[in-house]
Amino acid sequence: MSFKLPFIKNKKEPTENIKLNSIPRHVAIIMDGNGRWAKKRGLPRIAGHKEGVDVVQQTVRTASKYNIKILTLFTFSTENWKRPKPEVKFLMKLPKQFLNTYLPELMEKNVRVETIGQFDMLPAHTKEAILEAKEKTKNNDGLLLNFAINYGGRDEILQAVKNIASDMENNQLKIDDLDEDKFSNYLYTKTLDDPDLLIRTSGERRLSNFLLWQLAYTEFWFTDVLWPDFHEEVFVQALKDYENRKRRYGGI
Ligand code: V07
Repeated sequence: MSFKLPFIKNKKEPTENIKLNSIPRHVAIIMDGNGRWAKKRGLPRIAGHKEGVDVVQQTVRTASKYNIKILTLFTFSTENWKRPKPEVKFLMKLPKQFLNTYLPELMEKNVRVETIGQFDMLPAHTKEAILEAKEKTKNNDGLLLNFAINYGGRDEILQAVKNIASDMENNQLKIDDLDEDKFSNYLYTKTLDDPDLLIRTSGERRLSNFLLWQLAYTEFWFTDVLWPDFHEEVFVQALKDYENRKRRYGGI
């Protein structure tokens, strides 16, 4: 016999802040497991994505609360276009849906919205909603909420190489002047510090083409928790674990 799990809405009362000695400045998250979450409940995959949107906002609240400066969320990869058409169509509606619901709260929390990835290829309605949010939030100086959308790490590096080659051809850049720092300026993340902590939910332990250059010295934290179940407690667990790690950046 099977029974239905009681429907628990994600909204929870904010919990007391845990004292942490070192907070990562920049947290990046691969939000995996929406499809599996839905399947477990006999729901279509898109129901998992829908639930995942609310968890994005819960995560933003926690990140703001703990004074994290940058939150980079992997929402759609350059490979995700290969998914079934109806699913892609649904996913492309989520940015607008998220922003319609939460933009007032983002403003109130002083959050700035940005994106990384190939923006031009997105559907017009998606671009319009995101551009409006970027414009409205551009002067906010609290949390930077950075959505990776139509993002691929190799694609990003390839674009960088092409732009560098073009700048060299036009004598804007000399071969000997190119170093890691200059190279970084050709990436989508040029103005951002590298992530301190990468979280991936849902038990997979792969990078899946996310931030290949930027994650060189990042601490990784994996959990079996599926993205729709990634509540504040789980995020805080990751932050506590980060606090106990000694970072060496390749030194000793
Ligand atoms: C998407 C919900 C979260 C789980 C992972 C996949 C599904 C928020 C956005 C979004 C993107 C840009 C923006 C504002 C919101 C989003 C997609 C998928 C494509 F400016 N969640 N979410 N975009 N999911």
